[in-house]
Amino acid sequence: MNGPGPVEKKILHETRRGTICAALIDPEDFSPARAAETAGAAIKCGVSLILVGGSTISDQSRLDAVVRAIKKRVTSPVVLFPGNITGVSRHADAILFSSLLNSTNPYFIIGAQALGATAVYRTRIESIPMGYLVFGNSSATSFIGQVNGIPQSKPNLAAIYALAAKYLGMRNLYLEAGSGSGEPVSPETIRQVRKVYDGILIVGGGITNADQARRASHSGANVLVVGNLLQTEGFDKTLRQITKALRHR
Ligand code: 1GP
Repeated sequence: MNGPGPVEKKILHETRRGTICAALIDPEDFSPARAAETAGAAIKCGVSLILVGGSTISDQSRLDAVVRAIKKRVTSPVVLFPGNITGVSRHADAILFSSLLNSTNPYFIIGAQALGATAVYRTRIESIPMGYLVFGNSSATSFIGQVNGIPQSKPNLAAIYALAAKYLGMRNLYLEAGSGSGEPVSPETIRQVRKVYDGILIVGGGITNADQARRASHSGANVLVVGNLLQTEGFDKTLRQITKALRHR
């Protein structure tokens, strides 16, 4: 069994000093040139790593082109965040090899992982084990992943899944409110999960301002993911405020 590879070690190292921010680029929404330009701008705003992925990726040549264009522009790690077996690119530095823990369909818990594992093995990219928990039932992620969404009003349900993820040896856990969500994962949920889970806690979905980022960071998130914000005019000003608001130790 592999321990953390270089990218995961870098994330561990950086999160020891405080919460870090990751920028998520969906190849369905960005041309390779715009993806590279956006990733470059995000890094200048203090973002630590670039995630590439989405729930509905079907064009792997487009994914490859986007990852390659970003790699040419930035030196920070480029990490795949796949929604299915189509989310693998040999040009990336690592992949969040995740299981959608609260899916109702075993395909998203272990089926896609088995089908995609050989591709990851052949690419030799670093695999970062991760549990993925989705809140609510109205996002594309919850629809595609056939999720039994955790109600935002029941943080204790998130905590028991987090504990299970820890006991299963998942070193990373992503709390997902869904891209563009009007209701990001609440500080109370993050706090309750943090109490029982000592791995890297990633939080995303609907984070668009510094106040939300500060609350999530102070509640115990290690990595905050912003996606939709990157598609808004003049996003760099807000992104800079977000990275400045993050807790440092
Ligand atoms: C989605 O958590 C990520 O998978 C980011 O969400 O697009 O709402 O920032 P946003």
